[in-house]
Amino acid sequence: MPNPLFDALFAQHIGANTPFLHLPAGSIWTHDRFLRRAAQFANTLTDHGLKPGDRLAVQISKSPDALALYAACVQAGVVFLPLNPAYTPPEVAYFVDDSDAGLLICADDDRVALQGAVGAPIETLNADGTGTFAQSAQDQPETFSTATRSSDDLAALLYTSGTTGRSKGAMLTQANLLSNAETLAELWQFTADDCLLHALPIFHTHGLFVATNVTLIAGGAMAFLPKFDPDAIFAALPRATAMMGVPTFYTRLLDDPRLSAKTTTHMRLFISGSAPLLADTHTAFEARTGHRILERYGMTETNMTTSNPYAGERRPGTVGPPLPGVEVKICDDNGNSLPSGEIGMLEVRGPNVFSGYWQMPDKTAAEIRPDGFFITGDLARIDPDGYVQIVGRDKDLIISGGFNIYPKEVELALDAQPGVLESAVIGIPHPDMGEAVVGILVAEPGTTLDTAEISTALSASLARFKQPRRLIVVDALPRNTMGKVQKNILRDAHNKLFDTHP
Ligand code: MCA
Ligand code: AMP
Repeated sequence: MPNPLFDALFAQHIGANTPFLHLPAGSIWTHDRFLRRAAQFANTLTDHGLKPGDRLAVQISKSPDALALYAACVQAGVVFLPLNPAYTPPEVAYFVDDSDAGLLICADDDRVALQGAVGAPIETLNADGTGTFAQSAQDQPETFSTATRSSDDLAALLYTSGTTGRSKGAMLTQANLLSNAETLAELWQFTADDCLLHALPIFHTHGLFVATNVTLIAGGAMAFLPKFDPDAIFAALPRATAMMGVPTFYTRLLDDPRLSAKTTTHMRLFISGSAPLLADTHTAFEARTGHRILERYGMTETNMTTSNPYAGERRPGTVGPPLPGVEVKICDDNGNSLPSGEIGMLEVRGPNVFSGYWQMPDKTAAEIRPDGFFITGDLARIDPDGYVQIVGRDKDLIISGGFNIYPKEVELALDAQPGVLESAVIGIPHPDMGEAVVGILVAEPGTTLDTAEISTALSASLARFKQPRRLIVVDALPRNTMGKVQKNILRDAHNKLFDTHP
């Protein structure tokens, strides 16, 4: 029975004793071991009553088991909904409730806090392979009768924040993920001989789909690290042939004296994405190592859309031409194409583009045009030879270390604090994270704000990476004649905040 995504990524490796995951402690998971574990998980999900199309929410740290849950979902036809372990219980409750997930899998340490917040049943799976879900799985058969799925069926639901402060679930079909995996593996020339240095989280498109699916479809292996840590990176580097990372990975590697042409001599490819890679970083990396970083561009909603070429010119400051089979155009507000070279809204159409926002038909209609073009919210221009340059964002979005933060969500949390009249949240250039979150506050008349107290209060509701690194109290927010807060004035005023202080 067909299941296009499982057939392409996983079925070919059943029974294969080839290395799949090289772990830092030296152990190896073969493809076969990984798929036997995945089959046990698929049987356990079925025992829990999850049927094809049901959602499984997962908030656990990165481990081979965490990845096996993804494979299990694909095999059982269950929609995979991975969540950042940094999310607080109220944040997790929103995702689980909104998606009507049939089960939440978390770590034992988080169970009590989540039980109080979430309606769905909870099982646990810890990074060391223990937990109630693991216990149920251990006696399950190591084979599973793969669920029949079609290309249009959902494979994953990934939440992305929105300008209103309310997160939206991007519905990704089997075809979305498969088309991207096939295209990227071919474009970047991945083969069974590759070993990808994998230090990204696996709850976002970059680490989960781009890195993992490309490796799987090519039959390669991964040096699978729990997180980005320079010592672990340099320990794993000798066996690697390729690496994918956010720009912060590259600036941190450049800060490390071990980075050299010699330590990277066996590498064939370094790829960057999720946030703009400064041309300076590209140039400095090439000067130190001889490698030209390949920058590509995508979104949760579109998977990957453009990529610099493998063999041709990798042009710093650009994200390359559209992928084969993907159309891009630069438009005015009404979706009319602008003349070549002009800056406007980047719109995308192709098999990579998601099918809509979970239970938000109005949002979907507002962002996907009737002819199928998705309005990205990114401002771009296209060079005459087809290279796309992302020049800015027409959405109020901050990208910090590759994580997205929508200011509205943080502003709502700040405004709810006692004594705060209003707030504005902005992104300020940051040497390590690219951008850092800064909150500008106005106190209610006659009130003095204690910013340390406000920071502590925020940690109950907002994940750490969304919390402002700095809170600044001002008398009033600058507004234009329409009454709209002029964030550009605030950004200009505080532009150098992190030049000298991290
Ligand atoms: C950790 N912290 C952060 C971030 N990460 N704060 C802001 N932004 C972040 N990205 C917090 C920690 O909780 C800690 O707080 C403090 O900042 C410093 O932590 P540090 O140890 O320096 O951070 P780290 O653990 O080394 O993590 C930094 C990181 C990581 C390696 C850049 O954030 C990361 O792996 N980012 C990758 C994100 C990613 O995969 N994005 C892809 C999205 P405290 O000190 O108070 O405890 S997919 C996507 O965007 C699209 C589809 C695409 O094109 O790929
Ligand atoms: P996400 O919502 O996590 O999928 O983030 C997608 C956003 O990240 C895009 O809309 C862009 O604004 C940004 N992005 C991803 N890759 C790049 C890149 N190579 N250059 C500039 N921005 C990027």
